[in-house]
Amino acid sequence: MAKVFHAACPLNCWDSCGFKVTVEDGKVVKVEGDAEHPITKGKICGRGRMLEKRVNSGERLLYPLKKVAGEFERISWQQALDEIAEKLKAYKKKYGSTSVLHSHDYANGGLLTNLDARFFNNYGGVTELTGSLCWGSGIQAQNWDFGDAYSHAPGDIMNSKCIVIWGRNVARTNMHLFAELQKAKKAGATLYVIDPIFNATAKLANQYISIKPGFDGLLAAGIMKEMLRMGLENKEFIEHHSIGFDDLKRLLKSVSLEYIQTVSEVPIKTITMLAEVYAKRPVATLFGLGMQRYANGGNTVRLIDALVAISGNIGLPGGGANYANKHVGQSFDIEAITMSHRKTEIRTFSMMKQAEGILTAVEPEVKMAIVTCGNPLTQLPDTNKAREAFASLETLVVIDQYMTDTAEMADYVLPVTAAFETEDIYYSSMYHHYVNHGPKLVDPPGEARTDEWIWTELANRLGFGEEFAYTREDYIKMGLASLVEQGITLDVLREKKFAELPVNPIPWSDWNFKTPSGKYEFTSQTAKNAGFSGELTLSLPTESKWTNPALAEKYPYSLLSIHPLRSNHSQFHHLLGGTPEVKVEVAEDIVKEKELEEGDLVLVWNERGKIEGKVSILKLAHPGTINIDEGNWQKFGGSVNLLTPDSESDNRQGSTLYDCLVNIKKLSV
Ligand SMILES: Nc1nc2c(c(=O)[nH]1)N[C@H]1C(S)=C(S)[C@@H](COP(=O)(O)OP(=O)(O)OC[C@H]3O[C@@H](n4cnc5c(=O)[nH]c(N)nc54)[C@H](O)[C@@H]3O)O[C@H]1N2
Ligand SMILES: Nc1nc2c(c(=O)[nH]1)N[C@H]1C(S)=C(S)[C@@H](COP(=O)(O)OP(=O)(O)OC[C@H]3O[C@@H](n4cnc5c(=O)[nH]c(N)nc54)[C@H](O)[C@@H]3O)O[C@H]1N2
Ligand code: SF4
Ligand SMILES: [Mo]
Repeated sequence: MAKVFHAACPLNCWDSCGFKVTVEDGKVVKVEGDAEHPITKGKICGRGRMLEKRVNSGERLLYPLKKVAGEFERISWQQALDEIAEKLKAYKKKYGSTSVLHSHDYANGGLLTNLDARFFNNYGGVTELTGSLCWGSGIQAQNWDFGDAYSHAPGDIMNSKCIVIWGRNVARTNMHLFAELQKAKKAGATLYVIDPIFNATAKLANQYISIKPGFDGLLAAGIMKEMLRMGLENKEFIEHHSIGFDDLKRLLKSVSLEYIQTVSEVPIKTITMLAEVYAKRPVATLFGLGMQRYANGGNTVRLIDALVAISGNIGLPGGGANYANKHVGQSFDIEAITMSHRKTEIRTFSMMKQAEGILTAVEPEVKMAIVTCGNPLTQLPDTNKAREAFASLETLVVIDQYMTDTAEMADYVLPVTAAFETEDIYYSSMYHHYVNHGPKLVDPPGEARTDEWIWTELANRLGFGEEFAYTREDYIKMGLASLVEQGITLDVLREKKFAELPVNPIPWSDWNFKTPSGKYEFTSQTAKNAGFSGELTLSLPTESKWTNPALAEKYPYSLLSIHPLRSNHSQFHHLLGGTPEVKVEVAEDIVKEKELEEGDLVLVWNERGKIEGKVSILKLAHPGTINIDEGNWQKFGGSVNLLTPDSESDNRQGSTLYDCLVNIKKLSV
């Protein structure tokens, strides 16, 4: 008999949807939206619906595997755990615990995925990753400017006169915001989209502004320059609630609008028009993450923050510099789960530089890596370097649901539970402020186990089992401890399915900031304390004709690698059916220059690598732009990361995945 249960989407996504899941004969048969969820309102995307396939697929990993003479063999859990525990003991004894690297990303938004850190901290502390491929530059930028990264509540754009979607691919990546934008537009708001690609969100906009990838900071500087020229700035905010404005004024004086027009490829009249738009308060600015994945990414976000600040759009209903909402994650007692005070040793690599770190670390060398909730061989920049690095390890353990590109390289592969196979609570820290409950609805296939079970078994073997002598229920309660006062407990979540977290819907409305000065900081004291200049600059991407003409001569085109429509990163390519192939989206000017046609086989390359794929013509993309969606597997033609650089952004917390020049040529077939 089929029965319908509530559940939650575990995928790393802006939306964090509420689900209705139909279970029949112990199997998930359908995933739909929960109409009662206040934000996601019964609508979900294809990735969410496809979780049914993802949990039931015959390709799921069912047993622990060990590589012997280049081939995987099935082994028992007992053997796998004994051998891995022995290695962890031996490496710690011989080289210290930081000879082990914990490589991870955020593929599952469940609270209890944090138990991996509890394990590694009690083990003694390993080499950990800092920063983020995803949003690191922008988070640090807002830490410097405001003291933290907060967004307005989703419905607040109904208060906006104008909405600027600055580099967010809303229709594809954040579907519930798209519905809100449609509503706001109907109610009279004017919509602007600034993006090098004319995407589905641009179609909804009243005006689309095309820009050279990586030059948004310069555009923001131009808009500020025009606002000051026309006297449109909010003097009260600047005078009483900010510091460093004179530094910004000096910076803006040092540059001409003509230069900004030349490099950003946005006409001066559009810059002036945007200055007038920003004066029509309230203006909501909704940042995407794409434009901060450049060498100048932190500064880009800071210049746009500065524009939002001088135009008086901070702390105002309908306004805001809406990038992310760290307040959501901060509602939970993560430390109670991770026990970071337990580690006695620490070494860090940045997420971007983990391959480099593995290849160059001494005292101790990295001997072993354990990968959880991540697929670095497709998702890390510079795949060739990543391959060399992971291949150089003595022991690689990958905990996953599928035989990914990373799992293929492992010495041990451990099969883990997927969505609906274990209880957890899920929170999206990027868009809305609800936490959702996900019950256990079905048993996992084969011998797949939860990450938590694996950590517990290893902890028992390593002598700190007492820190894992808890149930999932206990851990969830630990994480919810400070929410109990607001009535948010596990029992309530089980019954009510979701809860609204106590997050300020209009952040910074009192203009008290979390910076050292308590004011908005155009020049950041936090940055200065960390050894940076702290001042805003007019920095450019690293791979551009202005910053590296010789490179641009050889590789004249900007390569973006945006998020795929039908997959969450690398999680669905093998389930899509058909013959997966690499789609190379090419702006019309390049198509003409290279005499390409739709469907032509092309080679895209630079000094880091090459990839083959089929041309798809991008109408109205910014001249000189190519895009290959990220997430594709090696066996389906390879990941675009074969081409991307592994540098750190200006504030060292983010990636430069889109700061990438390439060349392209037609291949004869
Ligand atoms: N379908 C789908 N949805 C997803 C995901 C997925 O894999 N698939 N992933 C989720 C995750 S983890 C994340 S981080 C979010 C990301 O959500 P988004 O930020 O919306 O998506 P990205 O693909 O990171 O960013 C791409 C957008 O930035 C634009 N862009 C790139 N460079 C620049 C630039 O220099 N200037 C400007 N103005 N725009 C630029 C691109 O053209 C594109 O429209 O999406 C989430 N949602
Ligand atoms: N070129 C390029 N590269 C990019 C990006 C880009 O825009 N362009 N975007 C970057 C961004 S924003 C992000 S967030 C990253 C995402 O990078 P990743 O998080 O590494 O990518 P995913 O494919 O989502 O997931 C990784 C793996 O986690 C596994 N997994 C899922 N749930 C669990 C679980 O509960 N336990 C365990 N142990 N494993 C689980 C999945 O099966 C999957 O194989 O990629 C980054 N890489
Ligand atoms: S992937 Fe995102 S939009 Fe799709 S169902 Fe999950 S949370 Fe919702
Ligand atoms: Mo991300």
